Amino acid sequence: MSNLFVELKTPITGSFQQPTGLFINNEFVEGIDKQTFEVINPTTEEVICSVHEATEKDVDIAVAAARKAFEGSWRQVTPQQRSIYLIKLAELCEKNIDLLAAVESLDNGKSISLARGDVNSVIGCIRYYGGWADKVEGKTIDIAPDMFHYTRSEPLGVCGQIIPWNFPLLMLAWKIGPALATGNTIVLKTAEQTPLSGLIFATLVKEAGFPPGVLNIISGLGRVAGAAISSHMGVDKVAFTGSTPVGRTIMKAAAASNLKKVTLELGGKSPNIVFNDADIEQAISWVNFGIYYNHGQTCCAGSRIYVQDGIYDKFLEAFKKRAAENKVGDPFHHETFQGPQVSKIQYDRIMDYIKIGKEEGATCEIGGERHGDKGYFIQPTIFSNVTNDMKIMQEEIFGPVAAIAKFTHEEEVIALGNDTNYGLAAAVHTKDLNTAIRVSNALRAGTVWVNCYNLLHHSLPFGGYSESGMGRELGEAALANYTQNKSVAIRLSGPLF
Ligand code: TXE
Repeated sequence: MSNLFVELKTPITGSFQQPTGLFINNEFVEGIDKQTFEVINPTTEEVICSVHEATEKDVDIAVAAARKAFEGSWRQVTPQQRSIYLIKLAELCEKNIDLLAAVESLDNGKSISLARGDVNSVIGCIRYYGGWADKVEGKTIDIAPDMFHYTRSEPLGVCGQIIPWNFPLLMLAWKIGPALATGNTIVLKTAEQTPLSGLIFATLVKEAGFPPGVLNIISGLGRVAGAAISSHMGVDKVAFTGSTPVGRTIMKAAAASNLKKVTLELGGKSPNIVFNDADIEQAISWVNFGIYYNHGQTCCAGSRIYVQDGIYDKFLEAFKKRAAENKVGDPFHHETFQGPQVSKIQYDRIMDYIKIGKEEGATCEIGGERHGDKGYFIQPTIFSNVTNDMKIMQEEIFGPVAAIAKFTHEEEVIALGNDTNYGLAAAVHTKDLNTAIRVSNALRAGTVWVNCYNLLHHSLPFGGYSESGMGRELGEAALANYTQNKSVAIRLSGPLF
């Protein structure tokens, strides 16, 4: 085997061949400069393998491949055939669910049960957009008897897609589904922390029959390959999920280059509001899931918990007990709920926030320390006595750290909930339908859950208000991110004027 594959092993799969090259034109290749970077297992802190790193020159090659496919073979493919490719790809993911999930757990550290859940969502998402491929329609618009007007929904062209490490495969699926369904071609860069599952996925792209150059998947660093994509003159659109500061950089690069279209899915600091009349047991489970799911590494994590004063004390005691029961440990153990944070950098960042929370005067009710002595594990942590001006109540921690505060009135909690630069998600727990609807309408967030949390679905649009981003992913709404309207006006008869 060449240096484009390496033999790896997981407890679920046994040995398998892991691709390490850049996937361009349906082949794995080395980068032009032959640079590589190491991929670290967050559970053991050991090197899993090295993968080839895309530099600016490799981005040029991938963009040229995507352009050639867009102008050539892909343009000849009918919408129905695009649908067939996507549905075949979903089937191949289904067939390879164990491998995809195991590589995700190995590389990202998420528990194998969560990873399986992610791959199931990937399958649903790709299949869903397979269903859309031949249903993207224009309109006829009647304006005058001697004219015929129609619109076409046309693809944008070559799309650059830059994804993060918290849901490596799922973010890939959210990005490629609508882009391919609408006839675009893609250069997608995975996150440097988690390139492995995307490369396994690439083998399935080829097997599904997509023509070369339609979907190129490259590993590389943000400041190198990511920056090259966002400032590339040959890229028509850039879609990004990641931090708000990098989102700003990407928008600037897009503006300074060719004004490529931009969609951004950025951070969050989402309020999770529990009223006195909520079903407490249920609310505790959802609040726990809201913040600790995926180790808190979720853009829509319910990290600001507001509980009404009538039940606050009882709720806090029960929530502490519930959070302390979350199983932290080996991602491959079937009972594990919380694995390690993805990297040393993320681990340090979260531990810094915990330190800041203590210095700011909040009370650390449980956790606040490293879990174990190997791997980037952090104990589920709860801070009480927090005020809205504290950093831990305003900034995205992106870890298993909850901040809980008391409120008295509905108007007060709406103001507290909206007191943020973000606006990705929110939740309300109450048995009163009027309260649920009133508060949901008043919260400035792209998604509001009632009596639940983190329940995303490929049919529902997802995205942020304010600094949480622009554009909507998923659902029919995402098709608009990848199409542009053309109006065609045909004069049928009559004089010039
Ligand atoms: O994100 P980055 P990081 C938030 C979360 C986390 C923080 C930092 O708060 O603690 O961001 O994480 C690529 N041009 N989220 O540093 O840097 C990078 O290679 C182009 C929220 O990992 O934003 C990767 O592919 N691309 C979030 C992707 O951007 C660049 C998910 C995300 O990395 C680039 C992840 C550049 N100059 C982090 N610099 C969410 N919304 O879910 C980096 N990248």
